Amino acid sequence: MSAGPEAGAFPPDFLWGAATAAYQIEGAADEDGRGRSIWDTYSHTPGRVRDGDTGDVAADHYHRWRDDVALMADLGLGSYRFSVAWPRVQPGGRGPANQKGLDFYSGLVDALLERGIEPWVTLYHWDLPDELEQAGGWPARDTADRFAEYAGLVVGALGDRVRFWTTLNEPWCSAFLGYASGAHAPGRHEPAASVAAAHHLLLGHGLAAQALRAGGAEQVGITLNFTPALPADDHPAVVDAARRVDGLHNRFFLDALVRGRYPDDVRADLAALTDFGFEGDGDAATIAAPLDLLGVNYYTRQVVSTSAMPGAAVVETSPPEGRLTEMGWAVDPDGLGDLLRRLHREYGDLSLYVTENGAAFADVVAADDGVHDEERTAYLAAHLGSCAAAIADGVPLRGYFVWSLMDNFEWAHGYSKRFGVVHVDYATQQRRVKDSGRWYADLIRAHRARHVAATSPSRSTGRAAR
Ligand code: IFM
Repeated sequence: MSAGPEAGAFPPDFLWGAATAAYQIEGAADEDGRGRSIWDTYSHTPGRVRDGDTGDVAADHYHRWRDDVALMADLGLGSYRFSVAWPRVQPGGRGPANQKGLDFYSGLVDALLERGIEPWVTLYHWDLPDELEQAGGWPARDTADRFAEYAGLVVGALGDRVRFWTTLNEPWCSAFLGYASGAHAPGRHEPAASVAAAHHLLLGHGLAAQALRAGGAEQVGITLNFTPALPADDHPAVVDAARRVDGLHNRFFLDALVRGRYPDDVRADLAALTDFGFEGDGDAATIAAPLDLLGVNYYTRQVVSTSAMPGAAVVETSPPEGRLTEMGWAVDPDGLGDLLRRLHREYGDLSLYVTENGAAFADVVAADDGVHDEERTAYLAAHLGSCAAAIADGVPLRGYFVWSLMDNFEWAHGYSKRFGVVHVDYATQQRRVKDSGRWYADLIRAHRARHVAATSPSRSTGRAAR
C-alpha cells in the first residue's frame, strides 16, 4: 500500500474538500414544496432498499446545515461539494422554480462563503423528478432539455457566488444501474433503453453546460466514476472481456466528452442492443464542448475473469482479493495514481479533481465517545499518497474531496454502510468527528501552514519563519 502523503507534496492552491449528495443527507423529503424523485419512489417500494430504509430523514441536513457548515469550518475544509435536489427546485421537473428550494441552497452557499469554504455544486446526483420518469425518464430525449432548463434556474440563483459547477455525478450509475441492472432507481431492466439513457445524460450535460456558461459559471465540468478493469489472466477471451468493461465503464463517457465520439469498439459491443438511432445531428458537438475540469470518482478496481455474454456488455468479475472495505471492494490505492496518469496521458491537459474517494467500514462509537476508524485513515492516507505521486509525475490534479463528509444513505444499502469522516448517530442526529476526520483536518492544516510559511515576508527576507 502507498505511504501517506507529505503536505508539501500538494501544490499551494490545492483544493481540500469533502463531498455529499442531496438525497443521501438532506431528509425533509416533503418540506417546502419539494417534489418526489425516483429515489423516493424506489426507496418506498418494498424490497428495493436494505431494511426498508429511505432518505425521508437521512442525516437531517436540511435542518442542521448551519451546524454542519460550522463542522466543516472546524475541519478546515477549503471546499464543500454538495448536490442540488432537482425536485426541490423544480418539483415536477419542469416550469418555474420553487423559490424555497433555491433559498435553501442560497443560504448554504452564503454560509460556506462566510467561513471561507468554496461551494462546489453538482446539479444532478441521481434524484430525477418522478414526473419526468413517468414521462420516460433518461431514455427520453426531452429529459435532457428539462435538465438544461433546471440548470438555468440554479445558475440564475447561485451563479453570482458559486465558481465550481459539475453537471452530472456518475452518469454510468444513472444509466446502467438505473435502467439495465435495476439496482438503482428507477429500477428498470431495459438494457437497450439504458444506452439511450447514457446518451441523453451526456446530451443533458452538454445542454446544461451551455446554460451554466450563459449564466456566468466560471468552472464547468462533470464527474465520472472510473473503475480500472484488469484481466484476471492473459487468455484472449478474458483480455477482451476486460476491454469491454473498460470500454463501457471508463471510455464510453469520456471519449464522447473529450473526443466527440463514442469508441468504435464499444459501439460494436453494443450493436446487438442498439443502432444508436437516438443520436441527433449536433449531439456529439454539444456533448464535447470544452470542459474546464473533470471530476474523478475512484473507489476500487475490478478484476475481470470471463465473458458471460460474448459480444454484449455483461461480464463476470473475480471475487475481490486483499483488503476489502465494508462494501466488499478491494483496497487499491495505486490504482488511483495509475488512473490519474492514464487520464492525463490519454485525454490531454484536463484539470483533474478527485471529486470522491473514501471507504465504508463498520464504525463503532467507543467507550471514550470517539470513533477510532484506523482502516479509513489508512485508506485515505494511502490514496492521497497515490495522488501525491501522480502530481509528482506531472498530473494536473488540483483538488481532492473525501467521500463523504458524514455518514449517509448509501442508496440500495440504506444506512448499513458508513462512508463519513464524521459519524452520524441516526437516532439522535449527533455528529462525531471520526479519527479519520481529525487526521484529514491535520493534513489540511499542515498544508495551509506550509503554504503560509512559504509565502510569508519573513521567509522571503531570509528571517526564520515561526
Ligand atoms: O455514496 C456513493 C455516492 O453517492 C456516489 N459515488 C459512490 C458513493 C459510494 O458508493
